[in-house]
Amino acid sequence: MLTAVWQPHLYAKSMRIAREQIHDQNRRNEAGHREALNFLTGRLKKDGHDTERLLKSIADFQLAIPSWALGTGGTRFARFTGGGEPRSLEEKIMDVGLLHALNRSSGSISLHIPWDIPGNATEVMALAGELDLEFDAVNSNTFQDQANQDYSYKFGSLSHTEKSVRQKAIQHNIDVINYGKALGSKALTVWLADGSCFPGQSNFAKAFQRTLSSLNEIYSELPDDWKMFVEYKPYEPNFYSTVIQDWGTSFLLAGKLGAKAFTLVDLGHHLPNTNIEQIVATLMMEGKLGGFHFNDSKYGDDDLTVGSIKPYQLFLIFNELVYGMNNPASTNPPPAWMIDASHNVKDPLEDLLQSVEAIKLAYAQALLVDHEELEAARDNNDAVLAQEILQQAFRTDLRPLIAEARLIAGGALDPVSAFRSLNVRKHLIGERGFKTVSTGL
Ligand SMILES: [Mn+2]
Repeated sequence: MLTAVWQPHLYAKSMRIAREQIHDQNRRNEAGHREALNFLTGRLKKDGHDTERLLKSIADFQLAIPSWALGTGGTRFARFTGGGEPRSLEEKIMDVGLLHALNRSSGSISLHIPWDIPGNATEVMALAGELDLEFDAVNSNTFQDQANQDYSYKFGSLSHTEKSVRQKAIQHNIDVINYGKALGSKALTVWLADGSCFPGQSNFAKAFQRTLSSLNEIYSELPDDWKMFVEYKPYEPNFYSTVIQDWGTSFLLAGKLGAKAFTLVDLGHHLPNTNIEQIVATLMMEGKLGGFHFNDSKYGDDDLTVGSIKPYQLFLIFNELVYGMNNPASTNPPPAWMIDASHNVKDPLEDLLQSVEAIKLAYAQALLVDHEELEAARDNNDAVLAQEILQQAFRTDLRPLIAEARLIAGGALDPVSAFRSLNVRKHLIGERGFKTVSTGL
């Protein structure tokens, strides 16, 4: 595994997309876009929707891009490089800058420590600021050993049976908080690989208690305006048990830790057919939904492009999110929106453009749902009408509205086609070479 090396001014000549280039691209598609938009807005207005308000909500919705999704992901069998991958934290920031220039919705980056150690926080902040980017949650990593490590996480980290190993994992998380503080991050995401591969290997209750005690020590170092996100996952890399296996365990930990601790839902971290939208509703009811990792899956934690497999599920999740966010009785703070995907056949940047588009589409469709009408249908036990209301929203093609929000914000009408027409990947390969490996991958 490579770790990030500070390479000053490496990015000085790196590719950037100018607004004029995007305008040139947009001009080619503008007539067709106008036609589709006029048709859509006419219909929406007839149905009583405030299209200006919808456009504003869509434009305001920003997603954090994970630093680990900018290179080609591998599987446990192989990894095939796509070429021109970012070799340093600075190049990763440049890549997110390219995404944000195209879609104006990828305004932040979520770092993974120690894959992305900001050597010089001031310069890293300056580069991000130049590209209109902020730093979202920082992620700790106690699921693998580093090259110079004289202890091992083979049998766990925050839950390890040995206190000295737990202490190292605690200190790592505190170090991550400090890196995040220097960059203006406001949250720490903790995902643990801790668990067991065989029945009998671990004492469930003791492993839980050791984890809680370790998390408490990290929590006590959390600044007042920070949040801690506790991510859960039912299996992998441990295959018999994981210490934080489900939302209930995460919720239990977050409740015991305190007001700054929340559950993080990763869409891929559920057993098949789990009703994720119900989990979202319950967590929001309790004010404990802290953040979201978007991806899609067919079988397990496949980390596929958002919306590529189950777009209706994504819409139903957003329906609960929008209800939770707009419910005046809700005490849930606005959740942090992050993508957590990894892909081994697509261009990582094109894949992220597709993911952001799918998320915004599901969000916008959820905004169409009239919750008063839906509640009335529910109160009357009218399952048919409830389905009509939801599917009316889900089957409305809002793509022209998403494109219009992007256009107003200075982005591309069609980000993927602009990415291709501008030969972005070719430029990146020219700058960085073909056989590059993104740090951490
Ligand atoms: Mn995740």
